[in-house]
Amino acid sequence: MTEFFPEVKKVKYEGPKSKNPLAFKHYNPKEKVLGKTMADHLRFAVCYWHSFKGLGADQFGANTILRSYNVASDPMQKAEQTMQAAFEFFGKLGVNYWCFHDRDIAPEADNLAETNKRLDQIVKLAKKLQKDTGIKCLWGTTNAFSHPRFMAGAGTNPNPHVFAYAASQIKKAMEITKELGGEGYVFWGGREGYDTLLNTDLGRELDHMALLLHLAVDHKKKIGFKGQLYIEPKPKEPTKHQYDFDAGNCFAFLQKYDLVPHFKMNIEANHATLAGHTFHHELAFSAANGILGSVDANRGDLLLGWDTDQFPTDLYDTVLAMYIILKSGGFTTGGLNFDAHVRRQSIDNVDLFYAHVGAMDAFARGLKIASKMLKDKVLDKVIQKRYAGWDTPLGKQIESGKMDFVKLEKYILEKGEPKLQSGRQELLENILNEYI
Ligand code: XLS
Ligand code: CA
Ligand code: CA
Repeated sequence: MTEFFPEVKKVKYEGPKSKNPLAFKHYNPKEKVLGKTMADHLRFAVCYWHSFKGLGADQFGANTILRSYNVASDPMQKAEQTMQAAFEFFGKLGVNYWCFHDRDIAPEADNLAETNKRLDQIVKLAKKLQKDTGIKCLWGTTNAFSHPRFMAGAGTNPNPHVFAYAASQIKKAMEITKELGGEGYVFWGGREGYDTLLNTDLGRELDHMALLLHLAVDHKKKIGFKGQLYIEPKPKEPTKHQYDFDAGNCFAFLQKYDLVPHFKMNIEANHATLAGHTFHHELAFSAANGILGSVDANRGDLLLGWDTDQFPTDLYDTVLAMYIILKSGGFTTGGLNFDAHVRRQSIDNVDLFYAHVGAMDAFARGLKIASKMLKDKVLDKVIQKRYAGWDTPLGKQIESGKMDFVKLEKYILEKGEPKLQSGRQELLENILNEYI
């Protein structure tokens, strides 16, 4: 069989002393942390779109990256070679999962029926490769944002004909995700948002978006797809205002439209920072509300205002992310999907490996450090002390709803000023540094 990434053999764990840039220094898949293997904690996935379809193009210039799987003139031959290359890459890297959009794996044909036939052809190959390698599908999704028909949105399009197209596409994408044994299905709101309110019926569009999600839930039941549904928040880009702004906004939307039982969040680090939050915040908010599902592991650049989708290398980010994930019980259906692409100048095959190896090691370190912090209960102890007042009679009475404004006022008139306590932020930051 053709080898598409001949310069790299299997990436192995060699330990922290290794100087081999193509070896893991920290990610040792079988090593146990808190009773579970690192592979089972981290559930790494490679994304198909950036890793195999993104070839360095940006708004200012064409592709810079040449890949040997991308040369055939026949579009389906190219699609099949790309799929083969992808599985070679997953295997050499040693990840257990992959994620895809329908349109990543097979290009659109002239009509939906032909497009779906192409999908069936490629899914057959993907299924065989999954079987041969044991690599699984973490989640599938629909690209209902690239084609011009979706320029004004998919589910929120002013034209119901486009809504119908989006629904048909989601139907098929869910079916093939099920066929591939996908453990989840993501809704990222592509162009579900607006560029100007002057031409937009915001309330009606939100109703339509909810309707589309309800239809997806119904179809999921109908076909017996057991995967978890996720919404992936993002505040802007491509539209000026995306409806799924952040986890808080999505949670309110899910509650209003009775969708909470069916959806969890797929939190992307770069989208969190675009929304003016930290990655840590979006994870913590989701965990606190029982909707933390999966993660798109990448990073942005705080000096740039857009979705740079860089590989995650910041240990503060990975430690704090893993801290929240572990504390919330760890991934079940979700995982860490590298929704990231190499920079335009990183044109060699080996750069794609360096990027993933570094990111996996960064999360492996995050996992190990976070597990130590959890074992030592460093933050737990401080937080418990900080909230200890809530375990006193006053706190308990308020929490159990036994107090009203009159009683609370009486308490203050009797007891006077509360005693102030330090938040200890600097100390905690120093402690975090010690762990890192
Ligand atoms: C785009 C999103 C997208 C989703 C899947 O910004 O990150 O890639 O993850 O459609
Ligand atoms: Ca993403
Ligand atoms: Ca992104």
